[in-house]
Formats: sequence, structure tokens, C-alpha cells
Amino acid sequence: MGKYKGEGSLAVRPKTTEEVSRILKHCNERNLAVVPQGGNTGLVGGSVPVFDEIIVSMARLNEVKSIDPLSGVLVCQAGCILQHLDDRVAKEGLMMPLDLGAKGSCHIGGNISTNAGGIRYLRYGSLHGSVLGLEVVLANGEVLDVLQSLRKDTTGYDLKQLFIGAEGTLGLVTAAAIHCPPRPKAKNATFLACATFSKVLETFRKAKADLGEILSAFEFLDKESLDLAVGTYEDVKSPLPGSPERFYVLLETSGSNEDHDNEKLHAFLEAALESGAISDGAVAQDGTQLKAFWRIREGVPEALNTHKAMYKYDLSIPQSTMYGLVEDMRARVGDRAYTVGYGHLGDGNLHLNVVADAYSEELTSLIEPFVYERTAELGGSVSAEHGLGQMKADCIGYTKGDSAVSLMRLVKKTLDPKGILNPYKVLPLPGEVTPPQDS
Ligand code: 2HG
Ligand code: ZN
Repeated sequence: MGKYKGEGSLAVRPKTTEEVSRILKHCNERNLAVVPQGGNTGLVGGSVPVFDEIIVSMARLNEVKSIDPLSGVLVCQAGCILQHLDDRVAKEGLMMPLDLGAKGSCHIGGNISTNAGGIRYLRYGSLHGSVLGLEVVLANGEVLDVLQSLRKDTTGYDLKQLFIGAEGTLGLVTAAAIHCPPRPKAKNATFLACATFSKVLETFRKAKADLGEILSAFEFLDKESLDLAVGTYEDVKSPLPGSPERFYVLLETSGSNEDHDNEKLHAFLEAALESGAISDGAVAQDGTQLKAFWRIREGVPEALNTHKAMYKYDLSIPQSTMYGLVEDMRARVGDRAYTVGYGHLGDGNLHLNVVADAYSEELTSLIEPFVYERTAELGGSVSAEHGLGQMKADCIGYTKGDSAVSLMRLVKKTLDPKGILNPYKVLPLPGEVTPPQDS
């Protein structure tokens, strides 16, 4: 994003787990802080040094160790690029269980460390389920080997879970075993228009009921998001040009039988049109059109990033109250900024973004802490899938209570007593007041 700049003067590029281990042992002994860095596509400054921390780039740990076509288990190193992994497992008829806009450069180790969600979460769930095993280098250089490939295992505490979403603050993930589902043989995408947000919700309920197991994505965009993407990029075109509606949905199905999927999808669309849940829709006629529909969705965050000032919020909010927050924010900032709401509606994940030509104290104070307070009131999370990083380390208290934060501090102290691993991220500095949970 270009928003966070550190002052690191040293980057190391280990090639093996053994080298990562020696680096951490050395840094721990000499009290030198490190920042693990993957593809550098994070949105909360998690992989950027705050001061002069040493950057440990994982880019050269990029080997695929094994793929078992029967169990669907991939074992690879942390620096593998998500898109490369997906291309590789495709040869075995498999797919990666996650997909996101940054797939061309993000690393699987970074995905695991932020517990990245993305567009297929609705279908394939969290990395807490798909990651079967991990190899992690601990702060003192010790290598924790829990790189099993088992689907089921209840021997003791599930240690790997601690490192999924820990943003490199508890250890450096060097390798992972990941369960990959079969690659679908048939894929369909539709772009739908809805008059109101409650009609979007009605469409979602209906899609879950009628499409069942073939529903693989349900993304929503408000008109402001669509207009921005279409207005910024020539190759982004709405399949429903001139539509007057306020809301749009990109719905994808994937399954193993094209005729069966088509039949289900068309029955769903007919019923949704008839009930008035959707007012218009377009079905992708081929793979090129399917890609063009996804280009609209991917164009939204890209177009937002062309603005000089970007206030980016990645919130989990109960679906029924989700859009109210966008409307309230738009009313607060008025014409000082451009407010958009879009995201992974199927997972209750709203991307609320406010962009402007310049940062200003006035604008910031209209947005924060309002956005966090309202999210807490609604019982939501201030970080659904991007992590806390440095942007939101002191906001954890809006979503987690004191007892949880204290236990997290204890875990951190136990695994990284000298605090050398990605400091100033995830947890607020000791003594710093975090907002009380029920404020
Ligand atoms: C997405 O869903 C990403 O496109 C980025 O999570 C969201 O930049 C954003 O607001
Ligand atoms: Zn997202």
C-alpha cells in the first residue's frame, strides 16, 4: 500500500529451514528484532519493519516437497507463491483451498501467518481447517516439527493452530502441509443486481438453499464500488451497463457436472427473478466472461489503491447489520471522501473503505474510533481476514476481552521471551491501554 515505511537496513534471504534456525538463534542471543516477510501484499503493515528490525525474507524457501493425489495433501515451503502452488496442484486435479486477489505474489507462509480468507472461504473454510501440519522455527532457533499430513489427529494440544494467524509473532512458519480439494470440472459465474441490501441478503439465503454444495463464492459490491472500478480501468466493464440498482452480487458455482450445475443455477436465477430478490442478472457464457466478472471484483481494491489517502477496514459484522455501517460512515464523512462497501458477504466479511485525495485529521477523527466502536457494538471483529499488523495492534480490545488478551501476552512471553519476533504487531505494547471490550 506504500503506507508503512520502516528503517530496516538489513534483509536476509535464507534458503533452508536450517538457515532460518541459525538466523533466529543468532538474533535471539544478541537481542536483535526480526520481521518475517513474504510476498509483501499485506494490508496492515505486518511485514514492514517499524524501526530497524532485520527483514527475514522467505522468498527463497520456495520448494514443493510433495503432492499426494489420493489424500490431496500438498507439502511445501513457506515462500511458495499461491498462484504457483495452484498451478502445480492443478496437474494432479486439485486446487488450493484459498484464493485471493494477491495470489500472483503472496506467499503461502504469509497466507498462513495472517490466516488469510479470500473469495473461496465460503466453500472451503478457514486455514485452521485446511492446514494439516506446520514446520515452525521458534524464537530461539529451535525447529518445531508438527508437519504431519493427517486429516485427523487428537494427540495432545494442536500446536500448529497457534501459528496460523499469529503474523510471525510466535515463530516463523517455514513449511506447511495443506489439504487441497479436487479441482472443480464445471464453473459458472453470474453478476446480479439487487435493489436493496435486504434483497442481497434474501438472494444469499436463497442461493445457499437452492445451490447447496455447488455455491463457491458470494461477493457483494455497492454501486459506489462498481462505479469506481469501471471508471478507473478500461478493461473493467459492467455486464449490466446502465443498471440503476444500488447493489451487485458476483455469485460463483463450482461442481463436478456441468449439466447438473447449469440446471440448478438456472432454476435458482428464475426463482430469484420471480420473487424480486434480484432485478437483473447476467450469466458468464464462457471462461473469458467468467474472468471478466472476477476482474470487476478484483478491480475494486486496485482502484481504491490509486488514491493518496486510504482508510481501509476489514470487518466481520453480522450480515443483517452490515450495510448500515457503510451508510453511517458515508453520512459522517460526506463529500470529504468517497466511501465504498463490498466484500465476502457469504462470510459476513465487509470491506469498508474510505478514500480521499489527502489524509487529514478532520477526516481521520470522523472515521476512527467510530468504525471500531460501532463494530464492537454490533458484536463484530475489527479484523476479519487481513490481520492486525501494525495498523490495528492497539485495537485488539474492541474484539477480544482482557482475559483473552492477557493469555495471548502469556503465550507470546513463553514462546518469545525476548520479544524479537515481529515486535509492535498484533498485541499492543505492555501498559498501553486497549479499548475496553464493552465500551
Ligand atoms: C479483497 O477481498 C481483499 O479484495 C482486499 O481482502 C480488500 O483492500 C481491501 O479492502
Ligand atoms: Zn477480502
